[in-house]
Amino acid sequence: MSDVPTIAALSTPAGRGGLGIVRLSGPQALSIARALLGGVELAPRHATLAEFRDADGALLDQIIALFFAAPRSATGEDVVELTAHGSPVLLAALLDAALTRGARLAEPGEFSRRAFLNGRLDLTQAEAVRDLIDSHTLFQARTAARQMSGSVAHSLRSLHHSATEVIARLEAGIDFADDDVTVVDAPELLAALDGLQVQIDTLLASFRFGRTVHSGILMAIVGRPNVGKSSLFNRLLGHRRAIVTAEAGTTRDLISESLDWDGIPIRLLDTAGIRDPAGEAERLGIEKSWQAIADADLVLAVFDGSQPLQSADHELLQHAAALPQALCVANKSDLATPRNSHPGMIAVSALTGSGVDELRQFVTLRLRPESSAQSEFITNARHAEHLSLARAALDRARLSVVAKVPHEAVLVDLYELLHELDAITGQTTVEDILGVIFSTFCIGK
Ligand SMILES: Nc1nc2c(ncn2[C@@H]2O[C@H](COP(=O)(O)OP(=O)(O)OP(=O)(O)O)[C@@H](O)[C@H]2O)c(=O)[nH]1
Ligand SMILES: [Mg+2]
Repeated sequence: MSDVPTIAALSTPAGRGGLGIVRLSGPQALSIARALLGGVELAPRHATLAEFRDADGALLDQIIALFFAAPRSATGEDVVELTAHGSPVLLAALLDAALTRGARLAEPGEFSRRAFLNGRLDLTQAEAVRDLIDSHTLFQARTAARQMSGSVAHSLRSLHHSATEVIARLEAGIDFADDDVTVVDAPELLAALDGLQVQIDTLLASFRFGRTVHSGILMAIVGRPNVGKSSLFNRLLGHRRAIVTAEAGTTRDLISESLDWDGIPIRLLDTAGIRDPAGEAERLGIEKSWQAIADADLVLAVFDGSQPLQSADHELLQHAAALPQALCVANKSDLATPRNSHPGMIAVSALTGSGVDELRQFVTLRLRPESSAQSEFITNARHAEHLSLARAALDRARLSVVAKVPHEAVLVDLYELLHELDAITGQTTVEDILGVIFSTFCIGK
């Protein structure tokens, strides 16, 4: 008998629904499931309608059981999925019955962990399962689905191959130094390292966009009172969420809403107009406006395009000029005349909607580099961290070559580089990093 415990969990969200699924994985999955269902036969990959009864033999539900025999299952072990009707008490009874018959409750991410340990998924694929479940936009889902099918490992492959090649040549040079084999000379070696650097840097640079896709961005609308921040906020949102009045100082607190622009999740913030505050509430609101400017990934600095700039505008403009993440917007273009045009600003009218599509395009273009359309990008901070460490190892290797240190020392750094690449997919990974990754999963995954 195997000593691997059989695990069980509710794989659908807690709460009431049409259906709910209890999943079992492990050597006893089949026998436990059959015992739960009055001994019914379960053929692999066949849906079997079965009765689930309580301890007294009273019928509780008719459920569908699906058996996947090892190793052709999600976890690589025997897996049974029991689909019942989605009543929380019923599903709790079903799970409880599985536990009573010898299963143990799965820890968060334990199904995926077993899939990884049994070679069904590499680490990046397992992480992509979590990202797919967590996705808020279809673009995020598509990105995760691509990674789930192994795209990260695929984009690392050529880098891994090049690094292995350099290592092999250095090893050969050392092993056969006494023979006639030509040792790799420094210029050739440096050129090979340059090639590795370009590949690592391209992947690392892709994380800028990848992070945006993965985590979304915070975009704050700021400016002095009455320039039309709340009107623009409502216009971008598509409904009247924030109060708009002709009075200056209408918005006092931060207002936040979620948007999906071309698949990028955006948290949009409306803020209090910045000026000398008239009272305590306004002062606190303006403090939050400044904090929003500091926190935001993108700042829309709004000005009244129908008027000459005022001193408060100039202050904000100066501040915005120092922020790479600021975009200047001249609102009320419907009232603007050539005389008070604001060069370098994106002209919009929150009132009529003119220029707003252009503003949206401008923002998405800024968030999404053109190169992202074709190439794979890194979305996971853990992967980016390992790539940075690989890059650091490469830098050390280069310094050693330049300093004419023996190739053995260069090799140490190159192996380190390879080790970092392997850690991304989990090829040579250690228990503790597994713990970190899988503990962020939900139970039943
Ligand atoms: N003509 C015109 N009026 C606008 C436009 N945008 C806003 N307004 C008007 O400007 C006034 C102020 O608009 P708000 O959106 O409340 O301005 P705000 O920047 O949020 O103001 P505070 O919350 O006080 O900081 C209102 O009377 C709006 O109707 C625009 O594009 N064109
Ligand atoms: Mg406002």
